[in-house]
Order: sequence, then structure tokens, then C-alpha cells
Amino acid sequence: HAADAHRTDLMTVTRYVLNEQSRHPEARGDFTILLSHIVLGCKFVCTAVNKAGLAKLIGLAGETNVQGEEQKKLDVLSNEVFVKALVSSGRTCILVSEEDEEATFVDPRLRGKYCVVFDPLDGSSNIDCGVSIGTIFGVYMVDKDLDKISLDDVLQPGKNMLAAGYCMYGSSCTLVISTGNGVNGFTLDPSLGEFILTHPDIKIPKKGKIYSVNEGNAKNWDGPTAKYVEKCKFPTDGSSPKSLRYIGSMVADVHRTLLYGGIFLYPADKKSPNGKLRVLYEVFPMSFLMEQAGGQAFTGKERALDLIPTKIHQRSPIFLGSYDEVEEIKALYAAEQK
Ligand code: P6P
Repeated sequence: HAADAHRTDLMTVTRYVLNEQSRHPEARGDFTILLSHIVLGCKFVCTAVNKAGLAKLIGLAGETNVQGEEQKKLDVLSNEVFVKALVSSGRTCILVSEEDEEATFVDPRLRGKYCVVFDPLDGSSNIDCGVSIGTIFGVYMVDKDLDKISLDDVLQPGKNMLAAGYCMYGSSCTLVISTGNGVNGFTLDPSLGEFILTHPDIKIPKKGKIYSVNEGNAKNWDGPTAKYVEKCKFPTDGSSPKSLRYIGSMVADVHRTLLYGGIFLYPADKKSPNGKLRVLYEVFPMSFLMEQAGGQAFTGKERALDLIPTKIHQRSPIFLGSYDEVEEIKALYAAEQK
């Protein structure tokens, strides 16, 4: 019984990562230490998000807290926590956050060989209505003299990532992570303060009955996207129409797609030729997870993980999800090229 196993054989995310580390005999535990600091950040944000929700509702938040300090916006607070946790881990050298215009180059005395790209609180505009939001992160390694690092060392294609994941703050706190050997989901047990394995070896269904896109942008879509969505609504092969599910919070939409199958799209449109989602800390981590779970991720031009970013906040269109669904999109874009 999972419940029994939970009681006696606790597979925590820390133990899972240690097991993963044992697959790399040369590893000295740096990666494990880094991930434990990311997990710490997620635990903090989980409590802050839950408190903020309640505090805001019962007016505790107000403009200042009991110390008379200006109540920080949750995404600013979350960012500070992640930056401090990652710097203090002593395992990072460059950090890229959605919240910071410039990359953070860690103090040379505290540098480690990993770069972390992250969105500390994606979808934070949804907090007030209680919709699930989340942290998204990806990890690269820099294999050079840490005194000679530059921005180019974090502008790597997504396929170079060593790990990626998200933590979804909803009715429960769910951490979904891959270190390159499949995808596993952990749920925070608040009584233990530990993430317990609840979704071992997640595989996305090969096909899906759900498409997830903001239909409000339909008038600006390009041909292949418009054709694909049309096929979802008016299938010509006798199959039944797909259901539309769009939460408007990437972590929630991607989590549902990963577990139930289907496709998530944030296409380019005439107003935003590169779409809206950011390459380093939204597109790459979610694409990494999808491929690790047996799905695909495509930009409209290429495999998402092959894209080589030139700017840290660069955007890209993205189509990700069930293998067969993304194949259909790829065929429509290929046909347009002919
Ligand atoms: P739109 C949230 O603001 C976000 O960054 C993602 O979490 C989400 O997928 C997307 O934007 C929603 O964008 O334009 O559909 O509201």
C-alpha cells in the first residue's frame, strides 16, 4: 500500500536525489546539496503562498506587517528567498530569475559549478483568486574556471540541462522533477516538512483529448496554429472534438497535460512574434520534463531543447505535450514550409 510505504519506507525527494547521485560515482554531492537548497526554497514559498492567501483575505497583509515593514509582493519575496538559498548553497555561479533584469554573478568566494534559471512565482497574478501558481527551475553545469565565467555560460540550449522541475502551490504542494532519468512527483507532507514520492516515474499518455491555449489570441495566430486548433474543435477523421482546458497558469496547465495527456500551446501571434513564454526558465524546464516523460516540445521551427538562447529573458512560441499531438503540429508547420 502506498499509504503503508509512506508510513514506514519514506521515499523523500532528498533520498531520491541521493539515489540518483549514486548513479554518478564521480559525484561529490554538490548536485544533491544544490537540489536540497532548491527544495528549501519551494518549502518556504509554499508556506508564504498559503499564508499570503489567508492574510490577504482576512486583511492581515494590509500595507505593512507587524514590524511595520512594507509588505513585500509575494513574487519579490519568493525571488529573494531563492536567490539567497542558491547563493548560500555555495554550488552556484550564475543565477537567472524572471524577477531580475540582469543575471546574478555569485560572489567568487561562494561560487560553485552550477547555473540555475528560475521563475520564482510564475502566474502570480492568479494568487488573489486562488488559482494554483508555481516555481519553475532548470540547472546547467559550467565546466570551466569559475573566475572566467560570462553570460554565455548560461545561454546554453535546453538539452544541456542536468535537471529541471516545477513546484505547484495549489490544494497541495507538488514538486515534479527530473535529473535526466525520468520524471518523479513528490507531495509536501506538512506534518513532516518533507516532500514524499507520490507520482513515481510519470509518463505522459501518447495521445490526449485536451488542448490548452488562450483562444482569445485566435485572430492573431499563424496558419499552422489556426489549422491545428480548428482540427481540435472540428476533427475531420470522425474522432470526437478535444476539450479545451486553459487555467492561465503555466505550471497548472503543464501539470494537467503531463498527468492527463493532451497539448499545451503558447503560439506566436502577430502582436508577439516570439509568443509570451520565456525560453530559459519556462520553455526549457517544461520541455525537458515533457521529453523525459515521453512527450515532445516544439517551437514551431525546431525541437525546443535545441534552441540556443541569445538573451536571458528571450521568449519563444511553444507547443508541448503528448508525443502524437506535437507530431501533428510539426506536420502542419512542415507543410507550411513546402
Ligand atoms: P495569457 C502567467 O502570467 C503566464 O506567465 C503563464 O503562467 C501562463 O501560461 C501565461 O502567462 C498565460 O498568458 O496571455 O494566456 O494570459
